Amino acid sequence: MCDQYTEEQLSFCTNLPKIELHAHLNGSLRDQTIKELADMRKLDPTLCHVVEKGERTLSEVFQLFGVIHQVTTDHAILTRITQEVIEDFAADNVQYLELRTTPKDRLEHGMTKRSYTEAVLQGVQKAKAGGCPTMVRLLLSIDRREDAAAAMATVMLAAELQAEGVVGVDLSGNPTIGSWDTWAPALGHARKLGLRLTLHAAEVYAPAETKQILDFRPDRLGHMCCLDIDLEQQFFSSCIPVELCLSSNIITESVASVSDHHFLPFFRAGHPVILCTDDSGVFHTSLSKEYAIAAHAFGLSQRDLWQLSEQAIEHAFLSADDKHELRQRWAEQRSGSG
Ligand code: 6MZ
Repeated sequence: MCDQYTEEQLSFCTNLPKIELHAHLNGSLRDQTIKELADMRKLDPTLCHVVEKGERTLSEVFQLFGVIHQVTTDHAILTRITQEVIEDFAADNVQYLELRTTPKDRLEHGMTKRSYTEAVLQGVQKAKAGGCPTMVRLLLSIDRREDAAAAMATVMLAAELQAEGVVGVDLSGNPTIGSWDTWAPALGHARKLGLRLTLHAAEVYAPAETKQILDFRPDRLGHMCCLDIDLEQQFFSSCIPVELCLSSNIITESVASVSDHHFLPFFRAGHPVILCTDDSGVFHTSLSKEYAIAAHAFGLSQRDLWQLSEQAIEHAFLSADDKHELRQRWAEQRSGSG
């Protein structure tokens, strides 16, 4: 639907080193893996139609997550999918990946939020041990369906696992569910514990909540599709970097078409923007494709694309030393690219 770009644009964007800051683990699975796991688990075939479907509305996307979550309940499977997802991003020349996932308590499967997260961290280690060059850090997500206690448990877990590569906390999930007051105390506590925060906001029109989120001043925002004039003004003056996911917003109909996407007004206003995939598996995309779609739709030059990918380093939840290393990688690759 929005795969409009030339082969030359895609090839340039594939060769470009990139930073991915908004990728949900269970949304980034290969179709083939979902099908294989669904077969293995003998998933009700009537649920499989959601997996087969190409274009999906926002509510169908959340149905699909329900199906995916039914097949990723095992620790070994979580380790496997994490490794696969990292390898897929590496193959797309993503050099830094900030992967996010929602720790889940599933006592019937012998799984706690901690054991879930440890299985994911093991996948990160396995990818590294297998020679994968992508630098990876983890964000733990709070699902909007969760209550205040579950949100706080995720924050405490994230704080305990900082030395293992957890750098922050995300708020995500079905944007039509839940209320800000439920998660605000946990998110405030996360900040006090030194965790970085990125929050989904305005994926649907919810002006009161969007204002609460902007007033909270997270380190980064995700989406920001549906803003009125006052919110847009507050957002621009906040200078909070925003993760933008073109295919996701268009497929889920948060935005009508690429040409209507808010990337362009944000970019023109000089607001810090980061192109991301959201759910590369669910939306059948890659970060290179997202860059190519932007190049084509908004007339971005190769210089703009280099700048976009390099500036994303500044917004990563990384130490000054790690950012320095990435900047050096970019400088070497840019000089090598002629
Ligand atoms: C909001 C989203 C999302 O955490 O199980 N998620 N939340 N908006 C979106 N836009 C399409 N895409 C994914 O990955 C899947 C979970 O990520 C969140 C949802 O909570 C979904 O259940 P994990 O790895």
